[in-house]
Amino acid sequence: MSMLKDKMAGIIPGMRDEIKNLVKEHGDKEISKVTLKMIYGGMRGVKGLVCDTSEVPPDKGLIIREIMLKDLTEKIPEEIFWLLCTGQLPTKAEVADLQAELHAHAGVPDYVWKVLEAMPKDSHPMCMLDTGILVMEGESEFRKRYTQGMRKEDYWEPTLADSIRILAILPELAGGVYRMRYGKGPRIKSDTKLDWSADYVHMLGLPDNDGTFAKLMRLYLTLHSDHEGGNVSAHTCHCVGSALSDPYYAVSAGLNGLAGPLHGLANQECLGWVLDVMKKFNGVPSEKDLEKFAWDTLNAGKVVPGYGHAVLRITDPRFDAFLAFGKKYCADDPVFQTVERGFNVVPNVLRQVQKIADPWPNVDAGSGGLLYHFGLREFEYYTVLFSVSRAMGMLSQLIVSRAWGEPIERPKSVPTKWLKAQVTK
Ligand code: HAX
Repeated sequence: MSMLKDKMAGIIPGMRDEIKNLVKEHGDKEISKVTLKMIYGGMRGVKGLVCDTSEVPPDKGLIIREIMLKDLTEKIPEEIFWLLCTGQLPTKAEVADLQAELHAHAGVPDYVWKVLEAMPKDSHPMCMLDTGILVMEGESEFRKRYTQGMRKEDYWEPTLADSIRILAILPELAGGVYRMRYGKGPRIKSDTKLDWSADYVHMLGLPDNDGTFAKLMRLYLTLHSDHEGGNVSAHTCHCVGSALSDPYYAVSAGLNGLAGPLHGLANQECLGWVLDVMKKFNGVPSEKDLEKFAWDTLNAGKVVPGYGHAVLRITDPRFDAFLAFGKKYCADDPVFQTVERGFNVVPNVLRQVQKIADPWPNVDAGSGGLLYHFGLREFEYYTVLFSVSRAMGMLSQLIVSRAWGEPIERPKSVPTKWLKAQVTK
């Protein structure tokens, strides 16, 4: 048995009892109010989901298992995945065991590459990644065991097994998508001496003489790992998983949501916005130029990508971490300087638009400029990097949900007519 499985097997009975007793004792207590505005406003603020892997208080930003993000920025993704699943940071031996398990389950099957090769050459890399995961569904341990008649208490075990397999193939799949989609030459074989993030960087095949790009990617993969349960990708994955569709179906579905421009795709749009402003003003714009460009964007009825958030009401601590990285490693880069200048200007512009609840930069405002600096210039690929990381959050949430026996998700919907009658009676 792997150390992670062993650890979870020790934790799960206590977790189940805690939830069972909580519901038994307080099951009828009210914890959230729902207004008409909330219903028509994308359910913003409705507390209707459980997520134990992470939380996002509006005034603090991401907290993973009670640890503030700023205290996790030096960790490697394997440590984060362990933390998400168990609530504890792993020991060195536990990290090594997880890494050995990931390497043991690596290897993208040939048929996946054949399917991707058969797709139109200009397919979006997110569509290629999602397809790659989905076509591997036939491997699902969960589906196999479910078909054989597995007990509900055991659901989490094959969910964990599928999660390890998905995480194990993701760097190779995502690296292969990059090389195939952008004509970068043959796929690069995994190097089993490297950790998960470094191996991904190795399989992308970009030059990285001093290892700074690898450092950026480690940070990137750590920062994007999870963001509580209500965002589109996590919620979609969770909802699909609650029907006991296996993790291949659920993660692929979640990633399809991440591919939306208001969600994960914002990172590709963001860099486009920064480069557009630089093009218009022939280099790093002045603060005045930037301010005008932001107003022009708004007046054209468009959003300023990389700013605003459905939950946060402060500068996203993930943006802070990228900004600190840029200041340390590429302070003289004009794209980075434009991003930095945007931070000084854009919030003041957005603050003047009454309807905008959060004028501050989110995670996507800072990452693109850094990736661009290190030679990863295919914007459309940026959401794939996000996906490789976010798979950790989605999968850990699935494992935890199956562990405590969460039922199928089924909120009640009502027609407008019914709501009208309800509020006017
Ligand atoms: N630029 C212009 N208008 C904005 C805005 C921005 N950056 N942020 C919000 N608004 C607008 C909304 O479009 C909305 O307008 P309408 O009522 O006319 O539709 C209004 O302000 C109220 O929105 P809100 O309550 O402040 O924000 P929402 O919770 O509805 O939306 C979004 C949150 C992140 C989708 C939004 O801020 C946005 O579109 N930002 C730009 C895109 C972006 O950066 N997305 C990435 C978010 C991080 C993420 O999930 N990454 O995966």
